[in-house]
Amino acid sequence: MKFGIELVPNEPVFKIAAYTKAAEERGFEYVWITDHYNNREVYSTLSVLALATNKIKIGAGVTNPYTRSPVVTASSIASVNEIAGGRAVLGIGPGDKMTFEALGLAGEKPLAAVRETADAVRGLLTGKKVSYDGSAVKLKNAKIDFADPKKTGTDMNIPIYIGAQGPKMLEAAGAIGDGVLINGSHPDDFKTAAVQIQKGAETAGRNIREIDVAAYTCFSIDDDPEKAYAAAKPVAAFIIAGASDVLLERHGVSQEIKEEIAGAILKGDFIGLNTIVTDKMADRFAVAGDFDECLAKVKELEKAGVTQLVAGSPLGPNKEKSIKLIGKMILEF
Ligand code: F42
Repeated sequence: MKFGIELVPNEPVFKIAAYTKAAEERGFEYVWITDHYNNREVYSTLSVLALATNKIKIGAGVTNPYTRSPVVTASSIASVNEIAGGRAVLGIGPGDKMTFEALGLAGEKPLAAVRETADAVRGLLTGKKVSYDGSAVKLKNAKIDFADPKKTGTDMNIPIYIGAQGPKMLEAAGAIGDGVLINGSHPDDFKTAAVQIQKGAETAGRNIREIDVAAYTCFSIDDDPEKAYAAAKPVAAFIIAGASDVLLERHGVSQEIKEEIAGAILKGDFIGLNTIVTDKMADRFAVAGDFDECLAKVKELEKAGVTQLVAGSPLGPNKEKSIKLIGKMILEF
């Protein structure tokens, strides 16, 4: 099992750099920075992280085909890779539809847009001229000059991970991804996902073992399990409020509860949320608890096919302490 950390750049970049450095020191192999237009810009953040660290792989987790064209994505991640001495990784997903409304974006044909963007970015990272006539991506002799390894000496063979949840996107990830980043925290999510990833991999003549299956979890750890659950519940509530019917059904949450949670969020009633979201419910949408409980849950995820555990928001009531506790867990694997 590999370990990664997801950080949301909604805090000053230098703070994100301090968390990343602490994570690197504790044995995390990956840091993933989310991409939402209302937060700090992802590639500027990654550049600072590249300079602040030596070993940890640094990734956009995840960008999308709509707010940036494939050439901008390729040139941005290649720049980060050069600064980081070859440690960059790239996540591409269909993007957060809720934020697209504010930007006047429709997010059309997400499957084609993600597949073609990943394909075009891979081509551009060779430093050769790329012409592409897809349904979502069109390029004519586009070329990222400095991506040619003969020019800079940096290998731009940057692994591409697909951010996916829906069955078709998971299948696409199996066909084209070096890895897949799945927003999920329960073994059932990964048992279901494995079937789709496998299907996509088989169609493309690949083996699922070639694909790094990353659980992008809602993670909350603390010596005091009650505090860990209390920190996880508001995040789990947001996940439930935005969950598809299929996901709710898989985890036994009714539409009535979903609506009750959405109503409490709308009112800003976070105390109410902590009672509506029971511990049992939190267990379906988060990895929460003290060290032993979280360790046991991570082991269950490994059994369900997860090859990278990405510890995501909130991490716990105290981020620095959580990074140390997860570092202790890394030593157990
Ligand atoms: N979103 C962000 O905006 N920023 C982030 O930093 C971010 C991180 C992240 C990390 C992990 C992860 O798993 C997701 C993450 N996301 C992030 C969310 C991500 O961008 C997606 O919103 C989320 O993963 C949901 O995507 P999905 O895989 O469920 O795909 C959607 C589009 C979907 O509906 N998929 C369906 C499926 O079965 O997979 C297929 C839809 C389909 O068939 N579409 C047709 C087509 O041709 O593409 C068109 C249908 C029509 O009616 O137009």
